[in-house]
Amino acid sequence: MDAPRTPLADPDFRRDVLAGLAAPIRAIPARWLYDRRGSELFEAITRLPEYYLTRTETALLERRCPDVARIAGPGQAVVEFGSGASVKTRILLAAIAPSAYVPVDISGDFLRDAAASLEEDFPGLPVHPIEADFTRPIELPAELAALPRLGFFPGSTIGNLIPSTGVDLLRAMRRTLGTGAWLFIGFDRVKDPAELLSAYDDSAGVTAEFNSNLLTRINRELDGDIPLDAFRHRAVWNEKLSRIEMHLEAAREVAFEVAGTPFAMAPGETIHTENSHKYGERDARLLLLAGGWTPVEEWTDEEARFALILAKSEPARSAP
Ligand code: AVJ
Repeated sequence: MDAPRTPLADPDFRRDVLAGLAAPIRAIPARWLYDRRGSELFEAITRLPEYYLTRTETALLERRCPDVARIAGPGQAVVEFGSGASVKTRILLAAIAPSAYVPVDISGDFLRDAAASLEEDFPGLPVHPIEADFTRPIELPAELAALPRLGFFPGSTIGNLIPSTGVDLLRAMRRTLGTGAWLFIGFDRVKDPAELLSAYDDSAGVTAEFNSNLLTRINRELDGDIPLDAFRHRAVWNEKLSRIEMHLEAAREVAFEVAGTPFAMAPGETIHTENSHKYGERDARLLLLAGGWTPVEEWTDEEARFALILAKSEPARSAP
């Protein structure tokens, strides 16, 4: 008799993996890289010498949050989109005298932990966690109705999205935060491809492990038998689309099953697992404008590796 098959597997994960492996260009959405182990590996990536992003952005925040405080003014309800309550959140909150903190995340467990640790560090600051998918407009709690709002979206997370989806997200954030709100957002800049490639293919092999962990997860949660040694981590700079792509490349002919479905790949074929878009100065501003946000101020490090932009949602108008 067959043993029961992974009854707890997430049906969305199953659907995305089966569809992604069967597609003519194989691709699995990047969000599935972040299981417990994947999140730990990403944390390790942020400390790698080659991965300049986190270090650069954190230093920029330390230096520039006082400017944000001066421009936006005190008493903002800070709405953070995605895994919040990080070191970066604390830098912002410590600098701007906020009236409330609203972390929004799809994972309720994560949110509750994050909210609790933040309340300890900022006694007296009202914290209103919201468990929701922030790619859609969200109704904010009534207590926040009268407060000015500042959205926070650091980490170059916007870079995970293709530009059209990124614009949809910016528009959803505008709906959530309303006219007159601020958005403080981080963009990774276009730079020498060699520097980008080493950030996504580090010498210690941590990014390779982060990428391959997706196969381990598929094998565990979706009853797969993918031989890990048949795949190599590949980071590619796509000049036309201005992005780093992560792929898992078949090193030889390989056949495997996932959830009872057979797949075969030829040597050199890949599974596309993540995009990380890089934006020039004007590119980032144009993306924000397309999403309904007017850039007001921006800051970058000495080498212009990373940019923080403070933008405002102004009343819609089509006339000049
Ligand atoms: C979390 C999406 C910002 O694109 O740099 C790092 C993820 N992937 N190394 C990025 C990532 C491989 C990261 N983001």
